[in-house]
Amino acid sequence: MTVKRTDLKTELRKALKNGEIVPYFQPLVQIRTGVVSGFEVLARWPHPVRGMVPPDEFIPLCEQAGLIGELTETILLQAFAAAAALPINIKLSVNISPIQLRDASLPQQIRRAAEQGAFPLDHLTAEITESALVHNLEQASSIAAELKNVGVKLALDDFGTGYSSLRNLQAIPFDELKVDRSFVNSMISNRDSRKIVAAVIGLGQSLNLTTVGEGVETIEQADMLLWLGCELGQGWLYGRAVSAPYISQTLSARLPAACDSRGKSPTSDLVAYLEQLPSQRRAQYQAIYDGAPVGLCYLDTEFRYVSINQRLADINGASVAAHIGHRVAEIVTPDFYSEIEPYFLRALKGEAVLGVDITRARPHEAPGHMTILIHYQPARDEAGEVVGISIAVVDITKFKQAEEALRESEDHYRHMVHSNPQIPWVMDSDGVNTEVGPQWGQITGQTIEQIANMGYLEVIHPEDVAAFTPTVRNAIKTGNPIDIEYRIRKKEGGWLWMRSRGKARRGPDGEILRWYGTTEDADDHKKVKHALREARAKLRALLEEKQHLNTVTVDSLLQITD
Ligand code: G
Ligand code: G
Ligand code: MN
Repeated sequence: MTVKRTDLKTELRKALKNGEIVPYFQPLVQIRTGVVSGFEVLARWPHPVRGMVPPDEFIPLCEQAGLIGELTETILLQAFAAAAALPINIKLSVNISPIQLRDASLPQQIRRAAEQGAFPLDHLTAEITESALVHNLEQASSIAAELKNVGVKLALDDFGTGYSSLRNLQAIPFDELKVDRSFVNSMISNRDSRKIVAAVIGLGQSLNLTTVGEGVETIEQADMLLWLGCELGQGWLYGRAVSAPYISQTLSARLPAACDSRGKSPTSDLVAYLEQLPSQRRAQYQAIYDGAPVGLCYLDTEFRYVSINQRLADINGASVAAHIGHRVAEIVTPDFYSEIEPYFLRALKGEAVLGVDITRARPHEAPGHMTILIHYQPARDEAGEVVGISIAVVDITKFKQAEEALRESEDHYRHMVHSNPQIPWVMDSDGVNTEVGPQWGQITGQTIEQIANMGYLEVIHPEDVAAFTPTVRNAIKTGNPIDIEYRIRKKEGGWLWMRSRGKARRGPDGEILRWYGTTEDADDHKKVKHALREARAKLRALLEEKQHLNTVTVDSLLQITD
């Protein structure tokens, strides 16, 4: 084994000198669009006898033999030459071994190689693994700062494994954070991995770093990374590392874009919303949130305000800051809280409860009540688990008051009509009564159901029905006004003379829409008329009999007294 290693070391030295160790190129891709953003340069040793020697075998050997600087140099020079042969500028990332970060001449070496290969240093990223930073963070950070000075960007490689320390992120001005592939690999099936990836991406975003998901093998992983706000992906989904002649092929290939997977994977419907970078989206959402004429808030599963907009803070009568981190029960009155808590519980179980209207006292003993319309929606994480409640609140006090006023005015109108001795009625163009004032029922004892469908005919005097029906039918045909007198049976017995008058209401083309009219008690009038007629008949008889006047003379006399 030792002999073998020694042999290998000797061979390695030779191979390095002869340029047998070559760079391979694996694309880094914009997850959203599938556009290649650069390549990671990975050393490969195609051995004439042993076949392809993997880097985890020969890189430790290079480190032990003090050859790692040479390795980086030969890899970079070949990579720069490959880049120069392309028609477009590409970005390259190169791995730097931990021990190289103890070598103060590293920035100088890299600059020399770039000069020699005519490669712009601002297109180069140095990938540093965290273990490089453990032993001497101070020295590593000064070398890193120097690299940064010459324009090289810095990436923290394999983040989450090894000796992760947030201190590293603070000590070194990183531009990029690469989420280790072990998390990406298991994030679909493992909730903890998913949470770690989410947290790391969130961390990267808050530090303004570009986040890269490593080891992306499936479109589901790409979708989820995008949903979590990760910008770049690297892995077999997009392509394995290829040798220099194949770079242009990778560049012209159509790589998977998470947006194209819409409808094909479980999380893809979420991707429909992701047309912009997370930072842009956040700014837009914030503007909408603050400007909405609706109270909005987000509660965690303990019903604490995680976020609230100004409008809802106003409705609750406290500042935004006074809400954050506090439970709803601490902010609103106990009465109100007991009304809304059941909806929180339902939302936590995954139910969306929409359009609940609740009348509550105004905050701070302000006079009067307010009516609010509330929507409760469960908020879910990328795996569909309920992690909070989103609430929207609309103040509908004014609408409620308007509704109340309308009801009051309708009431007022109804009273006015119903206390009138005239009975209003409405009849459709076929002669069917659609509405009759309640006074009709009070007189006849008929219910509304009995009156409908011409049931009112039942209480009309049989002698009058004969005239009633044709009169109405004729009016419907001609549109002439209705004016008829008839008797109805009172509920306590006996007959009552009524008079009904009505007119047609016509549409724009002259067609009859409805009939509107009133019915009134005509009994006294009718009786007076009747008595008058009888009196007149008696007078006639007297005049003709006693005074021997002839009929013509009596007629003219009676007309004078009419
Ligand atoms: O390509 P995979 O290609 O199997 O790479 C294995 C490991 O070797 C990776 O962790 C990668 O960072 C490392 N590696 C690949 N090329 C280089 C290199 O040129 N220099 C250093 N220091 N590490 C490299
Ligand atoms: O420097 P770093 O450890 O990031 O090097 C990348 C390593 O990851 C290389 O060994 C490369 O071959 C490997 N790799 C790249 N893409 C994938 C992938 O999609 N799946 C797996 N399992 N390994 C990958
Ligand atoms: Mn790497």
